Amino acid sequence: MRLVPNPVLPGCHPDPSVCRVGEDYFMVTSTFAYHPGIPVHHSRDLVTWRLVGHVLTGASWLPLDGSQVADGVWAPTIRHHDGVFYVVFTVARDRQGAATYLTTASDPAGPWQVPVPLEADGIDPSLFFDHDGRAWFTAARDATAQGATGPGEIWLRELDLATLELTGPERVLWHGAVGGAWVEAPHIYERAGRYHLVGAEGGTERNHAVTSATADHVTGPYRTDPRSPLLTHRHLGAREPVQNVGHADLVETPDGEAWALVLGVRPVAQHHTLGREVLLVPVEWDEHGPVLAPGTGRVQGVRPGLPVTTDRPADWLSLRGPVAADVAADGVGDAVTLHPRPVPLTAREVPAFLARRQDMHAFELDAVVDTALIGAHDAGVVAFQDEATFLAARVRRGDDGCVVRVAGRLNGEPVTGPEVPVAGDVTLRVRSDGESYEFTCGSGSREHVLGAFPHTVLSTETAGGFTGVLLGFVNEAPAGAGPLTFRGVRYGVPEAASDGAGAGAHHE
Ligand code: 6LW
Repeated sequence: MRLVPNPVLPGCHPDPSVCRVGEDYFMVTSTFAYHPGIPVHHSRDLVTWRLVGHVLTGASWLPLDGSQVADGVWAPTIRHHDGVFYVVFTVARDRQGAATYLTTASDPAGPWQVPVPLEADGIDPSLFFDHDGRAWFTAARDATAQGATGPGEIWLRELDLATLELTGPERVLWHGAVGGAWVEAPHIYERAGRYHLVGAEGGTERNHAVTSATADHVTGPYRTDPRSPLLTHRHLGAREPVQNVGHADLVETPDGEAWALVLGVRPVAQHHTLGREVLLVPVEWDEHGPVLAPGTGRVQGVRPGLPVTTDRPADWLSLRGPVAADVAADGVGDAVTLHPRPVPLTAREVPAFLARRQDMHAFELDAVVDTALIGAHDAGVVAFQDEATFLAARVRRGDDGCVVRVAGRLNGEPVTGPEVPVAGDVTLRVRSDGESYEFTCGSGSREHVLGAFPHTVLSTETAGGFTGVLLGFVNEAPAGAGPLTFRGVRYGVPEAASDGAGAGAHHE
């Protein structure tokens, strides 16, 4: 079985789901309150993935005003049947499943139909197309049945492919394998006439695990697979480079090899900033069912900290809805033009914010701003976890000209660093060595450190929620203030570290 370099899709791409059509694999992942929603990645080898489109854009977008960053679009499933691609997904509010939608497309790169609501509660919807052409919908929700053996349950109902509505009786299939843990992320697979219901338990934290149940009929009764958990890292200790492993979707290659995409995190000092990433695990089917990571029982090929392939093309995201922005190559890097909005990053509205996922521990993001264009703007580069957890190097016009400083929120509390006067073109930079975030501004060869913070302050363990850090730009100002262009935007592995001139804000 070939050893694969993991993660195969770095950065905040949780809850992977995959399907194959011929030689082509298509993967979808969660995007929460970010726009455009549900990226579609394509691959021919399950290792190298390329962004080919999004499911939720333009007309198919679902307004998410008022949502927390970690609310929004959760755990989509993609399946293909009879020439049609199907995606079902949850829209969450206040960390609860609020609605379930289904959309279709003939080309996974889009356009996708405007999503239709399904009469379904819970989260983590999935679809299974049986040999007899019948389609089945499953999802996870709080247990409803008396005497349930777990707080959560997986339920099933038939999907009428003509009307795209759920039909027939609801059936509760399973309450999970690990008593006491919430079962979620169900997917059904049929193999040799048996039905395998694979789920996730333990929550998406350290105790995350892949579990399973089997049945002779798609509608059950399902019996817990005694081999559960089929995959987990919860017993491997804190030194294991990958943690929180779980939430699997299985796929078969054209020549019958089986693989699973799962999520996991790569913490540094027990804190992760890259969000839940996508990892690839070999699978073998035996008489009992799928064997994930045969012979090792763990995710392999993880190279902690080493940059792996990054999103190409960059997946620039805004929050809760589209923003007026443009990204174009400018010979040095990208020119990111962002029209202002009078909306702070703390608000649950649509701020003038455009960012991409941090997908390597050590990185550098920098851009040049012409301060002569700064009027009522408060703009700059930002490292953003959520509306209560972000840090930015921001330039604004003071009484005696423009100044730059670190400004943001940690645990919801305002953070502001000392102001540094600047003029002309100024380079704004955020970099990390994986253990700290450093914000600097520079002109010419001089670089001034505005502030440095331990990575833990922007981590998911500190912020809560289950997203990751995004890196990009903010342009807060009245609409009339005019767009700002961040020139020569470069994102990549760090060049030589700064010369450390100037003692800016430090957060111990
Ligand atoms: C997803 C669920 C989960 O729906 O987190 O913790 C949710 N587990 O499977 C959002 O990623």
